[in-house]
Amino acid sequence: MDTIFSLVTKPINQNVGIIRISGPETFLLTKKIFPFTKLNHSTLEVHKLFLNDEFIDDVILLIFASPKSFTGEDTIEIQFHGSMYIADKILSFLEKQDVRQAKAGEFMQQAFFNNKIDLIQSEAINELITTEDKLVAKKASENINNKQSNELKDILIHLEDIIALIQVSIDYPENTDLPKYSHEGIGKKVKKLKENIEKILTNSNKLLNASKGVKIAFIGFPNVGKSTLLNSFLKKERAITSNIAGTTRDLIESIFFLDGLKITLIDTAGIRKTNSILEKKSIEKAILATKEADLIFMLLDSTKDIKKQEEELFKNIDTNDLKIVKVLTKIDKNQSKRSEKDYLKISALNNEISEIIDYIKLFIKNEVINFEEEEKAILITSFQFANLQEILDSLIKIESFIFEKVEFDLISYEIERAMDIIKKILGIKKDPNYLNDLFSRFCIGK
Ligand SMILES: Nc1nc2c(ncn2[C@@H]2O[C@H](COP(=O)(O)OP(=O)(O)OP(=O)(O)O)[C@@H](O)[C@H]2O)c(=O)[nH]1
Ligand SMILES: [Mg+2]
Repeated sequence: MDTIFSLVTKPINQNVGIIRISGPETFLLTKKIFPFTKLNHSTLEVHKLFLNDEFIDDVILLIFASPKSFTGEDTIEIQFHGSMYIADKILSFLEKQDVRQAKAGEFMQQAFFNNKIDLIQSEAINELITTEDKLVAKKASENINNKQSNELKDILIHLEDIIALIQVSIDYPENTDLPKYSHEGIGKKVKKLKENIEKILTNSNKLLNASKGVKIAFIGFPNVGKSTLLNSFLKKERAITSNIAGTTRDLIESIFFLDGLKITLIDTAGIRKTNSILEKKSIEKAILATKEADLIFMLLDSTKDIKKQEEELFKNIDTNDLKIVKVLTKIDKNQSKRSEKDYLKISALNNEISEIIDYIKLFIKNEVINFEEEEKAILITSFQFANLQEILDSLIKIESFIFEKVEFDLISYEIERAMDIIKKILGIKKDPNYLNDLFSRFCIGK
């Protein structure tokens, strides 16, 4: 294995910068850079770093002796004051030594080949550090803790179990009279496994959908309180509000998290007949926003003619009615409307918006993902998804073989094919193409 180095923190000025060197030649090189190092295995030392007799920085040297390092190789990390000036000095020194710059994902590749992590964990680490999404991050960290690996290993055990049953049936044909070893008996096991994989795929799809978040637009006549509602959600003055109709012109998008799920709120310009070209443009944008939204709150001023507002708005927007929820605003000014049935009621000025929040929570639970599904869901990358789909196809084929009472040999062959795919995902079977593809998607320095 080559000895490789890289800046592992971002190539920008920051509080601390870290450069890692990993591989068999690491300690030889360390002695050269830090002549006073005791090179006590797995420890840290504080040094004054000189390169070519020039003082560079006060640094911390972390030493990890193989196999007790992230990569499994002899590894050091140099922590310096996070200036790119210092980073470049150290990196250009290293470039002249007998080591080379690490390629994308190469530290992780070392860790994988030294059996420090499996392939799924390495994918999970990559996902965790690249995602901006809280839900994906949470599920990625579960995979670092083997959630997906355990699930796949479980499938593998079941497939091995089926192969064992088949083997007995082949070796002792008289056994096929016993239910366990018959085509039906084996068929039942395959069916259960198939359902299990289907559930994994469905839940993970829901998870990925949920991670995109929910887009919610507020629409209504001018002055009904759309911007006030936005501010109440965000608990700050994000949008200007006033009693002048037509205050909001451009779309105002804001993000907040509800139970860990990303919600994008879109405040729009009030919809009304107008001769102003500018306002017409704003209204066009508002109408466009309704098309993108997953959910639309149609805000109706409870102090004005409600039916008239509704009719006018429905004339303007052309969208799936199912997405529209009608809301009476300024309910504090019209208490008599509190008992209206077909509407949610709010008073955004007084931060009374619980009916809307409860509605969104229910929408998420019914239409996006519920807690139970989220708990069970495993994060899988599109790469893993495609491979699991292939296993599913294979199981469907096996089911039909069993139904047609095809010879056990053929069934056995197909099951082994499915097992190979799982082994490939887990990295038990090292498929060079799969590995190259996978590690090249990782970042430099990881
Ligand atoms: N009493 C009362 N007044 C409210 C409430 N919500 C909004 N208002 C007032 O209604 C006026 C209009 O509010 P905005 O939030 O600017 O209305 P908008 O729908 O964004 O209006 P445009 O941007 O013009 O389309 C402001 O003076 C708010 O203070 C409420 O719940 N109760
Ligand atoms: Mg507004």
